[in-house]
Amino acid sequence: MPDLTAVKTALRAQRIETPSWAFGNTGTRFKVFTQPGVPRTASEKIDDAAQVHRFTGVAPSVAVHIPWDKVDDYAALSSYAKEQGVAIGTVNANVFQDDDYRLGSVANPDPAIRRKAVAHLFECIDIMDATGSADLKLWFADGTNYPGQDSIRARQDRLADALAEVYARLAADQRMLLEYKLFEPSFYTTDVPDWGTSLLHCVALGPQAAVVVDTGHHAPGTNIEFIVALLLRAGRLGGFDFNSRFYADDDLMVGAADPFQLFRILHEVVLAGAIGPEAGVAFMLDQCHNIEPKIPAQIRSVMNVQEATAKALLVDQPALEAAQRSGDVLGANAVLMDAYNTDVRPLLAGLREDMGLDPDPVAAYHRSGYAEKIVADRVGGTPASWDS
Ligand code: RM4
Ligand code: MN
Repeated sequence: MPDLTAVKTALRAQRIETPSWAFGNTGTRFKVFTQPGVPRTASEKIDDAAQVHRFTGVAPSVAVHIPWDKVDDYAALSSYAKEQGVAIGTVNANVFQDDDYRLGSVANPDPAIRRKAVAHLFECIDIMDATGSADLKLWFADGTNYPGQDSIRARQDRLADALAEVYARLAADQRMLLEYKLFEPSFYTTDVPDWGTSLLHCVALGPQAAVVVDTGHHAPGTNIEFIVALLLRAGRLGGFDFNSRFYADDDLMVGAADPFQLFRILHEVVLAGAIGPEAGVAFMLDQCHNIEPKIPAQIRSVMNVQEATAKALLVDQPALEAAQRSGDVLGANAVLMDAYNTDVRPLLAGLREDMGLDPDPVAAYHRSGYAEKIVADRVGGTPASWDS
């Protein structure tokens, strides 16, 4: 059995980043449902993110998405966040919501549109300079819908050129995280559809580029932990966008659809010694809470990541290795399943008490009155949403 004190120390050091867009209104292409009390500004999203950290103690940063979180003064936004007890984390670029991007952004056949997209990515680096954010996260909707629509190879060349320009603008302590997604909104080709494409670009760029694994961005049945193991081995796992999916890019709460998969992924991270922040693997949530209340959903998501991490840390590694060495197929599997089947909730409740937190973060949030307060206070204005 692993040493419980060491397990608790690792859990206490883990950092999980919340996404600002999870606090705004979101929906599907059919309907965006509005909820009362939703933030109207970037600062109000930060207020909500601060609640997630207040009750979990392990979510001290919030990712921003530009232009959804556009403000006049990013240094002031960063100071405001610090006053609320959180920091501004990853800066997410958005080159997918402008009419100009109908045929793509950085891989668009029109050089003027490519320049516009690159200018936005530079703007994101300027924001990082102002906020002190370390990571620029890039996800491109670029691709084609019909065979013959554009040259697959030419699009890769344009993408590579744009990435190189942006990479050259990074400071020594900044990283570029390149996310991939199988399909949607493009339905025939996507320019960064998979981890192999992302990794090839990152390797060509240099050591400050790394791959982001969004757990919702694969074909059904993909063995994500295998991808994670390979990227860790190559030193190119920049981080995760955690969420769950039943069908496509569903953006549901992490650990809701397949907690066993989440455990298997985190087991690979534990084996690589990469749970702690110093390892450079960013644990980010990328979720939308279309119908459920958003702040408790984020709290629950953080707890789900913690539970899967705790189970992964509980794997008896010497016993696992011994079983593997001796070819004990069932024994090795049993070691893993024993850890997975452990109820880690008491361990985490105890950890929270050690940290001076309520052992039940969701109940504590409900008792706090914050949900009622934002409904009463946030009257008027335009609720934040992913389409505004
Ligand atoms: C994309 C991708 C990005 C996220 C946007 C909102 O599908 O997952 O990470 O920023 O959605
Ligand atoms: Mn994502």
